Amino acid sequence: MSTWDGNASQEELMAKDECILVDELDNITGHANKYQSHRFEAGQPRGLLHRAFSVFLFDSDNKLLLQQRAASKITFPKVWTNTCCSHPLHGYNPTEIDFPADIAAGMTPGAQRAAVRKLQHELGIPAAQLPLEQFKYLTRLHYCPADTGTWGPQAEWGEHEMDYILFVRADVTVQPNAEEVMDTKYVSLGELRQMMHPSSGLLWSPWFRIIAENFLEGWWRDLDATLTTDKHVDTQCI
Ligand code: DMA
Ligand code: MN
Repeated sequence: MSTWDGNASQEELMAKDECILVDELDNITGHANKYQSHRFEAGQPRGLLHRAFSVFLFDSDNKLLLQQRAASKITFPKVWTNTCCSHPLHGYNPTEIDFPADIAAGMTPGAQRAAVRKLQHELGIPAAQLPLEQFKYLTRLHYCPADTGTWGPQAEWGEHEMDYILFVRADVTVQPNAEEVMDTKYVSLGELRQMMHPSSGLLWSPWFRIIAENFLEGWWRDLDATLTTDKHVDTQCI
């Protein structure tokens, strides 16, 4: 028995969404549904490595939009994190799959399409407010955090991802979907530092922590260049 208090739609997405499986160099090796990809269990203690994306959306004051994941999320419920995270999926037309030649040129139209789809689904942001070419691909990160705290031994989950980092600056209307998001907040870098101080008592996603502690500040302080030049783009290293 799990202690999950979620709802059927999260379970349906677990069965329906087909993640794109890759090797450690981001070569596509197949696909598997979200449930299979995110199970950490005997035979696959690190789940199945799959593609993901993480959007960091800034407004015209250069404030970053954060979300707190809904209690009904199966993986990493209730934690604070960046604007929107999910997976480019297998089986979409137009495709959400990115190909090596495009990635080498810093072009990730598949991840960008998936980002627009999920910004609309999770945060109610109309696609018309998010032109694809406004998204700036920066780099890929490979990580594998388990979500052990939330569940008993019967159901263990985690993320094992090849995560495409996308920055975008746009003034948007936000109408969160309560099944996905329980709160949102625009923050400056200073406000984020305060929110992430241990004394705040807030919980953070492991991938956001990795990004915030290693990369975010440099990209954010240099936001105009980050968004409009290739100064902070890395198409090679993972
Ligand atoms: C998965 O996000 C992607 C990353 C980068 C952690 P998620 O669990 O929010 O995906 P979904 O919204 O599809 O459940
Ligand atoms: Mn995932």
